[in-house]
Formats: sequence, structure tokens, C-alpha cells
Amino acid sequence: MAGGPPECYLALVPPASLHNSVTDWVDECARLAQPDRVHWCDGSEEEYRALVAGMLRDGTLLPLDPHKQPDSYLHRSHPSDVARSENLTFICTDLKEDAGPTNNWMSPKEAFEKLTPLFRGAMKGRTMYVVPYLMGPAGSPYARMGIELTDSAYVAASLKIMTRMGKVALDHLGGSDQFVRGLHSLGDLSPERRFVCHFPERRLIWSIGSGYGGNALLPKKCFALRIGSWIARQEGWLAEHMLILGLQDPEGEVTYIAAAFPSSCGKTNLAMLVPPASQKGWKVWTVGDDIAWMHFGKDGRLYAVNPEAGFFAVAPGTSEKTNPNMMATIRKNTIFTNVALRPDGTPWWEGMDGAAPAEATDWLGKPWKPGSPTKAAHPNSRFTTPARQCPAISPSFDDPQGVPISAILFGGRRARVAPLVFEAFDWRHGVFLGATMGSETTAAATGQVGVVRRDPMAMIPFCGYNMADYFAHWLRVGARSDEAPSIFHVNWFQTGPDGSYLWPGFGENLRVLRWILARCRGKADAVRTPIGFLPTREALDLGGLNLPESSVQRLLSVDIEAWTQELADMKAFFDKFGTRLPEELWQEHDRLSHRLKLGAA
Ligand code: GTP
Ligand code: SPV
Ligand code: MN
Repeated sequence: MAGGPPECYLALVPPASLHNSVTDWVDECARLAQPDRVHWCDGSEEEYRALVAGMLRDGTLLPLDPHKQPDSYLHRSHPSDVARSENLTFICTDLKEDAGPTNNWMSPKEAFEKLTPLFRGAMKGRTMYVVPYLMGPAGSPYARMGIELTDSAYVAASLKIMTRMGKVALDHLGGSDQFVRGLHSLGDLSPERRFVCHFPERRLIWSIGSGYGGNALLPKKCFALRIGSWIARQEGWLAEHMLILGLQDPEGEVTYIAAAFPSSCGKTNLAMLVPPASQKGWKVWTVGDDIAWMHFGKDGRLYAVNPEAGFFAVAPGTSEKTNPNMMATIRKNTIFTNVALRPDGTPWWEGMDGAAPAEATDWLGKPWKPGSPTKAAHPNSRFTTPARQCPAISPSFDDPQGVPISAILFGGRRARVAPLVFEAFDWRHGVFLGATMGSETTAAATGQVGVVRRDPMAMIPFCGYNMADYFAHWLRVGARSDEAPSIFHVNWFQTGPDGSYLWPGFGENLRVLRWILARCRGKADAVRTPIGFLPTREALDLGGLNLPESSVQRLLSVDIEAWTQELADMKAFFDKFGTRLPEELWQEHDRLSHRLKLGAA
């Protein structure tokens, strides 16, 4: 890579205390990929600045206005490399059945044979950054180590924001050989030679051909979810695609909620919710916006930590109106990717406050004007920003024990069918709700947008093993405790005949959270319906929203016919797993079918 960091950093050598297996593996990868330089990252500010300086020199980063947007930069990824590539993502278990019918599988042998030639010499002329990182709060019994080897300075700098990187991680590792290995190269960025391969049995990730998001920032989806979910099943805990928030009531008591929504379906926004003026005394604290690692404590409660240290969040739609906390978070120290650029050197995207700029540079670097047929920012444009900068960051963000979860929410993007909110009858029914979640696809992954697909627990792209076993694991962990969280299903995305959203969403979602909290405390009314408990109109505060009666009706009722149609799709999904699917889920399916028949009668 031209213009790497200055010489002083290239001299860095691995700390002497490291286990041989670390240095052996780094040497082995260096022999394969043949970088010109190997740089051991220490995670310091100086190092970050040097990485940025190198990228400004070689054009990987563009500067933004130093006053309006201090210490922030714009990166444009390759136009064919703008989202996770699910079709090129593989789970490479020894046995195909262990990856299950919802994952792409490749045998480890085939994967190594296919990828080794691609990695051979891939880093020639480039620097290989050795990035040690810690997932989870320092000193936490739940924190885990990973090392990513990458030839992308953008990835190394992003990991400084997204993880606890460098010295803190190596201190945690000590002389241990327990860490997840991740080898990443940009390769030639061709989708033809792009692979993201996971070897859960070997705690290993090999990713080549992409520099973007979950394909390249290996700690995030590859480790914390795909490898993480595998480890979690072995050890009896949960690694989930969930936000974590603390809901503080007017008396000052904080209750923690975790929520799984598919990619680009509102986790970051809910995690940073700012209550509207009508909801006096309420406050939301952000613990995490994407991933939760959850362990049952001695008291039987489920405790969650956020393994990440930053947010890699969707730009379009982020505004002072929808997410003022995020707008405050990204004011400095932020790397923007594939957003548009205003002439004054500030970033812009569709859905930002105020009018569109009269002129701008689009995400491809081309001139853009309002009325142009294309969007200025890519729909999956994002930014990487430190969690610590969020004004609502929870005081428990770094708590080594994590926060006790009282409610788990599942939700998706459904124009029809799923009402605003309903509660599961019990844990087992809740697991069924999670397992049958449907959602319309978004720009977060390559492929068609807006088609309904089953996305159990928002984990379809992220579960590192057979999802039948994953469901069994969920059923088992909940059965072990009387203190397991209550489970709910939410949907902010129902639309009316004109395609507009029926529910105002964003800050107003607090009204739904309040009902959920009251249910957890046994203090809110609900009606029993075939699909679960729905709020009574009186139990849900709709005051001042002026929603048309027809909207309220749709939001708070069960469309028996539509749900009966869903049954067939749920069955088709379950059938994929054959006899491996836990019998309990078939029983829940039968029960739902039975209740719907009674409901229709
Ligand atoms: P990933 O980072 O891909 O996992 O996404 P996410 O689940 O964190 O989604 P995020 O909060 O970034 O929201 C994605 C898009 O949905 C953004 O454009 C938001 O503006 C929009 N959105 C979020 N919450 C709501 C809501 O309550 N109502 C509506 N209508 N849109 C929302
Ligand atoms: C998602 O797609 O769920 C993300 C973005 O959070 S990525 O890191 O690309 O997976
Ligand atoms: Mn996500």
C-alpha cells in the first residue's frame, strides 16, 4: 500500500509475553500473503493518526471540514463492494449438516484449497496490520479476544473505533492461546474472487475480496455472531443480533431490554431513542446497537454485554428529528463511508434535516443535484463512530457483568400482518415467535430489496451453525431459569394504502416500550388473541398522536386471514430443517393453527 504509516510504527514488534501460537500464526499468514511490511497495532491515538495520515495521502480517505466535522473522514468503497455479500459467505464446518439449510456451506478442505491461492501474495506491496482486539468490557469474564490480520488501513482504523483494540486486548490475552483468528485481504476486490469463510470448529475466519462492513470488519458479524453463536451454544449462553437499552421510568428505575430486528430495521434508532415531549420523565440509555452477548447469572437472570466499542450504523434516515443522539455522536472522530459530500466539506445523505443541498458530490464521487435520478448517498452508506461519544451512553456500558435483561423484543419490517406489539404466552411461544419472524429485505445485504423472508431472531445471515440446533439451544437456555425475560414482537413498519407508515415510530416507540415495561411488572392490560397478548387501547398511551381510527384498528388487531396464510410459509420454512427441528416448535405451530381456527369461527 502506498503511503503507509510512518517508519516509527513499522518498527513495532510483538510483545514478548505472547503465546507462540500467536506469532506462529502471524508468521504463517505473512508467508502466505507476502506483505512488504508487518505492523503490530498498539491501538494508540498516535497510531490512529498515522493510519489516517497515510490514507489521506493515498486517497483512501478524503478530509472533511476540520471545524464543522473535526477529525472525521469520508471513504468511498469500491462500487461493487457496498454491503455484506451473503451469497459469498460460507460456514465451513466438517459436516454439512452442522451448517444447516440456511447457511452456504463449504468443506474446510475445499475452502482452504480455494482461498489459499487467492491469499498467496495478495498483500505484496502492502502492509499487513496485526490488529489485536477485545470484544466486551475490559476485565469482563465474558470478554473475548480476537486478532485480525488485514491489508486494509481503513479496516485497521475502523477497528480502533469499533473495538477495544491494541494494548488493552494483548493485556487481556496475556500468555493465553485462546483467541479467534481472522485473516483478511482486500485481494483484488472482485466479487468473482470474494469469499467470507468461517471455520467455527477452528475459531478461524478467512475473508478476501471485500473491504466493506461485515465482510471485512471481522470482529463484528464474523466473530461476535457467527463464531460467537457457535461458542455460545457449546458454553450455554447467547450471542445475538440485538440492541441493548436501559429504559428509565420517571421514578428513576432502569429496566433493560434487548431487541433483535434484522439489518436496517431500526436497532440503532431504538437503542438511542429520545422520548418526545409528551413522555415526561422517561429516558433511554444506550448499551449497544447491534450485538448482545448474554449469559445467565447465578440469580437466574439473563445479563447482556455489548461486545463492541463503536457503532457502524446506517446513514440514510439519520437526522435531528429521527435520532438526535446519533447526530451528536457523529460530530467528530467519525469515518463516513459512501455518503454524499457537500461543497462545504460536510457529509450529507437522504433523510438528513433541512433541504437537500443545491449541489453535492454523490457516493461515487460524481456531481449530484436534487432531482437527479440516483440517490446522493448509497442506501447502505454508514459511519463508524465511538460509542463513548453518544450522549445517552449507559453508565453500565463498561460494566464487566453486563445488564440484567427483563424483556426481549423480536421485530421486523412488515407492511402488513404483524401488529404494532404483542407479547408471547411464555418462553417457548416466544422462541416460536422469534423462529418464525418475517421481514422485508433491505439494502444492508446485496440482493433484492423489499421481499419478505423468514429471518429468525434476525440471525438468518449470522447464525454460525444449523438453525434447528439454534432453536433447540434457545428452548433449552430459557427452560433453565424462572427469571428468563418476557418475549415480545414489535413492528414499526405497517403501511397504509398510500404506502406511508401507519405508526410514527422513532421517539414515539417509547409508548410501546412503556406498555412492555408495564407488562413485565404485571401492571398493564392486554387481550388474549390467537397470536399472543395485544395491548388494550386504554393500556397503550396514544394520547396526542391523532392517529386515524383506521390506523389504530390495523395497528392493534390480528388479521386472522393473513395469519392463517402465514402458517403455510412458516411450515415451509420449518420443513427445511427436517427431523432436526425441535418438536416443540411444531407443537407451537399446531397450537397457533388451532387458535386461529377458533378465532375465525
Ligand atoms: P443494521 O445496522 O443494519 O443492523 O441496522 P439497524 O437495525 O440498526 O437499523 P437502523 O436503526 O439503522 O434503521 C434503519 C433504517 O430504518 C433507517 O433508515 C431508519 O431511519 C429507519 N427506522 C428506524 N426506526 C424506525 C421507525 O421506528 N420507524 C420508521 N418508519 N423507520 C425507522
Ligand atoms: C448489518 O447488516 O446487520 C450490519 C452492517 O450491522 S454489517 O456490519 O455490514 O453487517
Ligand atoms: Mn446489524
